[in-house]
Amino acid sequence: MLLLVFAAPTGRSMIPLPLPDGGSAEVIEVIGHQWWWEIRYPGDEEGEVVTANRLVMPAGEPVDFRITSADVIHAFWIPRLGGKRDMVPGRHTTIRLEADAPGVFGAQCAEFCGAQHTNMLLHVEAVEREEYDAWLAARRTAPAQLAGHDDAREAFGEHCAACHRVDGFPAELIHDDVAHDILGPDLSDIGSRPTLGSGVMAREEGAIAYWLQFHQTLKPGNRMPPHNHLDNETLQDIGAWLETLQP
Ligand code: HEC
Ligand SMILES: [Cu+2]
Repeated sequence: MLLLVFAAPTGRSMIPLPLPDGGSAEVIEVIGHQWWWEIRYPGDEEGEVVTANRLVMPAGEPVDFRITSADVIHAFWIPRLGGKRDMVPGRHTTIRLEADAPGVFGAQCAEFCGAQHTNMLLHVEAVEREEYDAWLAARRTAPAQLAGHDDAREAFGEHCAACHRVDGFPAELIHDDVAHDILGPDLSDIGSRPTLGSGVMAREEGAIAYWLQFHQTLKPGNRMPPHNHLDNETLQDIGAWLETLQP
C-alpha cells in the first residue's frame, strides 16, 4: 500500500516543505519533455545528478517531487503512489509522495501531449535508503569508462553532444555549432537504464545502435533527428560505447 501524503503548489521556491518532525524530505525534480522525462537530483555541495526516463527514489520516506514542463502540458502520475499533477511550462509544483516499500512501478504521462504521448513512459524504482545513497554517490563520481572507444567519442562529440550530456565528456570534443533548441536525455548512465525512448524498447545489448538506426520508425515524430547520414558502423561504435556508461 502506498499513499499520497501531501501535495501543495509552491512558487519557484526551492525551500523544502517541513516534515511533521521538522526535518525535510528528499527532493527530486521531474521535468516533462515531448516525449521523455528529465530527472534531476539537486545537490548543493555534492553536485547535481541528472538522468532520464528512470526515476530512482528512496522507499519508506516522503519524497518531494518538484515538477514542471519544458514545453507543453504533461502530467506526472505514478498510479501506485497516488496523486496526479499537471506539469505546466513555467510553473513549478511540488507533490509529496511516499512508497512504503521497495518496488518497481510503471508510470506514464497522464495528459495528452502530442503524437508520442502514449510512448512517454517512466520506470520508477523505489529502493532502500542505503541503495539510494550508494546509487547517487556512484553517479557523482566522474565516469572512468570514458577511456577507450576514441572513434565513438569523436563521432558523439560531432553528432550528438550538442543535444545529449554525458558526465565528464571532454569539452574540446563537443561541436555545438549545429543550431537547435532541442534538448535530449542525459546519457551519463544510459548503459544501466532499463529502456530506450522512454519505454519504447528494452535497453538490452545492441539495442542502442538499433534505436539510433530505427528510432523514427519505433517512435515516429520523436524529437531526435534521424541519423541516415551516419554509416552503420559509426552507429554501432557509438552504441557500444554508450552501453559502457553506467554508475
Ligand atoms: C537535435 C537533438 C538531438 C541530437 C543531435 C541527437 N539526439 Fe538523441 N535524442 C534526442 C531527443 C529529443 C531524444 C528523446 C526522444 C524520445 O524518446 O522521444 C533522444 C533520445 C536518445 C536516446 C534514448 C535515450 C533514452 O533515455 O531513452 C539515445 C540513446 C540517443 N538519443 C542517442 C543519441 C546519439 C548517439 C546521437 C548522435 C548520433 C543523438 N542521440 C543525437 C535529441 C537528439
Ligand atoms: Cu503526455
